[in-house]
Amino acid sequence: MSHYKSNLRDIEFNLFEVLGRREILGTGPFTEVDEETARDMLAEVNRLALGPVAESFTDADRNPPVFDPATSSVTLPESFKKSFRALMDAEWWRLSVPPELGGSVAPRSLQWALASCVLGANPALWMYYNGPTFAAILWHLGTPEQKRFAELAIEREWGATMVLTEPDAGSDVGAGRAKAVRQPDGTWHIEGVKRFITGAEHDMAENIFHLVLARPEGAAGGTKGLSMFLVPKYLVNPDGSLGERNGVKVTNVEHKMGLKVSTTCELTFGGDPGLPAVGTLIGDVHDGIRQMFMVIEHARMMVGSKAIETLSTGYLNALDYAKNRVQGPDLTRQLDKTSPRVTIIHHPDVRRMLMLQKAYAEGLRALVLYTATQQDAVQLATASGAADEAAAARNDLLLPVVKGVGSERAYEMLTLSLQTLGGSGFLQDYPIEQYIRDAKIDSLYEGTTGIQSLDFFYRKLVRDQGAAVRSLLGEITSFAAASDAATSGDGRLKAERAALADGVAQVEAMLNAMTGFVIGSFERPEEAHKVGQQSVRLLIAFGDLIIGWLLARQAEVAGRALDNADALPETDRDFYAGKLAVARFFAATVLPRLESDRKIIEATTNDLMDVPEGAF
Ligand code: ST9
Ligand code: FAD
Repeated sequence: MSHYKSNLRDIEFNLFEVLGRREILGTGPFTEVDEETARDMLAEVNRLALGPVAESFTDADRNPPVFDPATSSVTLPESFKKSFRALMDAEWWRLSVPPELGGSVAPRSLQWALASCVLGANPALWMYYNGPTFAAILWHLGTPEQKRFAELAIEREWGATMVLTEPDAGSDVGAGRAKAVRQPDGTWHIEGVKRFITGAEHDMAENIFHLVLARPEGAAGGTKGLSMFLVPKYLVNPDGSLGERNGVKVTNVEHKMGLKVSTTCELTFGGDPGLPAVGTLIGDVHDGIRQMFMVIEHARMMVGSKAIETLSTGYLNALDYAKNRVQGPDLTRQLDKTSPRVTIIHHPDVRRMLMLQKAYAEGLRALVLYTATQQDAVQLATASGAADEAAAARNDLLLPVVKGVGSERAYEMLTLSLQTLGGSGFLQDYPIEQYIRDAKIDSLYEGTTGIQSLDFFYRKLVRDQGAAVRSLLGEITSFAAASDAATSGDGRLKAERAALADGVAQVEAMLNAMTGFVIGSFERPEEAHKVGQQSVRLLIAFGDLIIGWLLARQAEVAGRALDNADALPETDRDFYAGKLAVARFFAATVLPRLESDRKIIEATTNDLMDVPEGAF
């Protein structure tokens, strides 16, 4: 049986009942994908995920890749290669490449919904699955020769990597020292050592191309002095055949806590005398960090989705266990030693854990798909030759929430999934311990949570003077102010709307306090330390508000459906009742905490910064 428990019903509910995707499917640039086709695609990817994709999840963890330093090669477990082949052969990757490269167009919301199934079933597979997406970006940015390379990469299913990190340049990418030296023939020789590079070596593709940030000799310091280079493992001859081995080699593969089958490599450029690492400048322009962020934006969305879908399967495994494990009497009959034993889902504390997991699993899924609808809007506008700047700004605002809040909450909630199983959760007989190990990386790579919070506050809020956040908070306020009577029921969501209105007020006050620190920092630079102390708190609090809103929107739709409950099958009645219950639970038990966050932020001092290091 598959470890992976998917939730197709919830995905479809989001897409078709809440987010109105029916309106855009089958029309405009998406004529080839109508609702029926979209549902068929989801069913098919779900089947693939539950079957061949999930099949190697455990085996590949227990039998991680083997690195041979003598040949700089890596052998992956056979089970994993089989899953990878099944995934590649299904050719869903065509959705992430343009028609000119043999791809087909579908809304991003559908693409991320499909991706989530794979990410939940076997997240490491996705780390080897980026060749076509990266090739599409290369094709978009590249010179005619690089466009040809990208076409070959897609045709021949080459692997790809993104290469930023160095031993002394992690969060601080601009500290990178890898050097690029221009050659008389117009190519570049890259020199230096990169570390922690995902998928830089494996035996599942005949070639691997690296998108590398390096600093041309004489270029400025910091991120703006970096350029992006295409550096393939094997050079490619003009006729498209593979040429000589390039001078870029994996010199170590890390041993990790989780996600073990995803190789994390030290990558040395030009380490062998006489064998340079030859690269070409992408697009023949020095614009590396901006170009790399086109990759990073996909990757941050992917990482958040990976964490969130792992939480979802963790929750559903825990739920299954809780419905079957019998232990202890009902609390109301605890003094009666003869009272019947009950399944643990009857215990209030187990219910608390389950409902909190459900809230974050479904609330965060809603966040991913809602964010993806902003990407749909950008796609639609682009197809009509226009720009949807508001949707692009909202997408930008939400990306650090998807990545930062998604990864932090998923990890935290997965510990509750494990807790639900008691001691059994700690065993390798169940998948949850692996989920936790595999998901921990999500708050670290693609920018740690600290970095996401600074991105969120300084880049996504301060920089546009709060325009994107104000418009989103305005929508939440309108939702909170609407009466249920106008939509369905009679005040069914009254308390939840009130909790949201209060939540908006709390977040606005947090933003005011934080903005005050920024303004203060113009005169007293140390005020910026107050921002840094509270930026993660703000990000997480903002995430909770958005989750509360999205869950309440879902509850509104569910409430309307339940107005005709008699006409519904029992599974639907339960599904919709669950939506009302989870929105209520979240509004009653999580949203009130925003008030304490607000008080803590408003009361920030710099005492923490005055503590001498020795006192820690
Ligand atoms: C890594 C890989 O960790 C992990 C796994 C990889 C697996 C493979 C990937 C999978 C791909 C998935 C594809 C899925 C496809 C499916 C499709 C389905 C639909 N937004 O603030 P400044 C730019 S890799 C946009 O001054 P500093 C911008 O150009 C390693 N652009 O920065 C800006 O210029 P300007 C990941 C942004 O102080 C310029 O940078 N490592 C953004 O110089 C400078 O900005 C990290 O992520 C943004 N949010 O440097 C590093 N931010 O301002 C984390 C910046 O003029 N560290 N730019 O526009 C950071 O992000 C730092 O904040 C820093 C700071 C390096 C940017
Ligand atoms: P550091 O930057 O040293 O951070 C340490 C701590 O300090 C963190 O808590 C961080 O939040 C905090 N911190 C650092 N700077 C600041 C600041 N300015 N303000 C507040 N807090 C700060 N990189 C690639 O280029 N390509 C890959 O494919 C890739 N894959 C990876 C796979 C794995 C398994 C791992 C572990 C890493 C991978 N990375 C990759 C690197 C990854 O992106 C970095 O590890 C990450 O960006 C953090 O850098 P660091 O590890 O050097 O931590």
